[in-house]
Amino acid sequence: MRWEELVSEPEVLSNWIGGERRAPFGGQYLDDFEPATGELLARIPDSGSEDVELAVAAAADAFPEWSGRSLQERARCLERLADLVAERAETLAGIESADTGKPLALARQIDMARVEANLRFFAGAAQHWPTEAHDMGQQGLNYTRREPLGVVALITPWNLPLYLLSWKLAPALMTGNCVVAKPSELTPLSADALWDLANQAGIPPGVINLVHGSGTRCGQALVDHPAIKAISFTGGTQTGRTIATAAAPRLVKTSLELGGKNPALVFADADLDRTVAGLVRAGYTNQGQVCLCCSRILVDEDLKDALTQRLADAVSNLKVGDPNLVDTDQGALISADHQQKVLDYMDLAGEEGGRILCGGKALNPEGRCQQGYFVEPTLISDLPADSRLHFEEIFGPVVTVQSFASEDEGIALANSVDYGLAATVWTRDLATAHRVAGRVQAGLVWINGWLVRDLRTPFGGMKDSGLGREGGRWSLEFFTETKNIHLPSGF
Ligand code: TXE
Repeated sequence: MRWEELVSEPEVLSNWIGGERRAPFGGQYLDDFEPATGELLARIPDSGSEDVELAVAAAADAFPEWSGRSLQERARCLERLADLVAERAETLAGIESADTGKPLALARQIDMARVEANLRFFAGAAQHWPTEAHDMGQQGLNYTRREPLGVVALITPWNLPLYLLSWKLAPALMTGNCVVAKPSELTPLSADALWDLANQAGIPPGVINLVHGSGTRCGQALVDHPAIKAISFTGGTQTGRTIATAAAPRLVKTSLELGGKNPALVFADADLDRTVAGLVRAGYTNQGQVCLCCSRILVDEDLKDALTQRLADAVSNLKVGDPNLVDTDQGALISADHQQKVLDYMDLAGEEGGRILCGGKALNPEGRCQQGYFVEPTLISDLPADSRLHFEEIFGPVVTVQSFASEDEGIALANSVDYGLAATVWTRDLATAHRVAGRVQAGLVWINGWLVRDLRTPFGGMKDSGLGREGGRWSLEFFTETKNIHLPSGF
């Protein structure tokens, strides 16, 4: 089945407000392009404050009934939605691949598998989340309740559209909140499809609302709305700052999952086969457009030549092209603007005397994808120490290599950037692994691996990579207000 069968009017999307499709008040629309072909895929509402107002009001109306339901009733809704996602996984993967440019196989194996897992995980996790009690003996007992916040805003990016939206949606709903979501204007389609399925799953009208539009107009109106009690945001660091600034005067809770410039620290005793395979995944998955991607390889100087040679060979073998082909490893970047941004960094590397070990150019595959936004997977070494490529988030298939003479120097390089999201450590020595993992400034560290995810664990970054953590009880805590109640030992 093609994705057009899932949405009634694929060319012109609507908002979803109060369980119904609603055209935007202003009647204005934005274009949504298919990155692999450069062709127009859909038109989406250019929503403004009136649309946001309606969506927030619908969510507020639905809140008393939804928050009054039992955990089991809410979980049943999420499980039904997960079943529908599983049934329609192929259609949803097709939508996501077309809208993002990522390989269809990746959308299937990573994105849609995770959407289903997110829904089922939080349906269960919230039911297994214990409440606390503190016994004061003669002075009585304290017990702690977790209460829903009310109407919350979910603002998500384009790199993992439904994966990240469902990661926020599921805990927000399980804790009894009602939602207004704004997906990226670059990748609106899968959210529209999910809302259709949510209706079929019996999530009551108004519990989840979807507004499409630009960040500066629609996103900002949502962030500024006085009835919004929390904002869960994943996106760029600069946008995170803007949102935090808007939320601060009203003391609105924010969870900010922002960018990264993640190091891979490779020591001389690393298992080379395992490391090369891991670095290819960590550097280039989803065309390098994952906040966790390790775009800086920091390698012991004794291993540098052997590693870079092997890595350049492996990266050159990645197949770039039509996302629909089964053997495609790398699809298109998200937009023409983003492609240009990545190419500008490559030009800068050339001007600075960097050695391009492989890649370095745009690419125009034969056939239907000739006008798509493709870039060759690129590996660069020998850049000056202060090159911007070592410090700025490129968010594309571009990885740099630097060497270190000692563990201290490696750690200093790893910690020299403003970001602190993730790091990987490659060594056969357990003591080195623990020591380095403890010293590196990152919210997540993988040893001899990358992106091994357990949904119960805390996810998030330090420094410019964000504020707060998501996952397991961290998500459930974010979407709730804590209330302590004291009971005396006798009345
Ligand atoms: O993200 P934005 P962009 C990084 C990456 C990328 C850069 C910019 O480096 O090149 O950010 O990407 C909404 N009020 N990441 O510009 O703008 C916007 O509509 C409220 C890392 O695409 O941050 C979208 O829904 N909302 C990241 C969402 O914010 C606003 C993934 C994210 O868009 C808004 C993506 C505003 N004022 C990019 N302005 C990661 N952490 O994985 C924008 N938005």
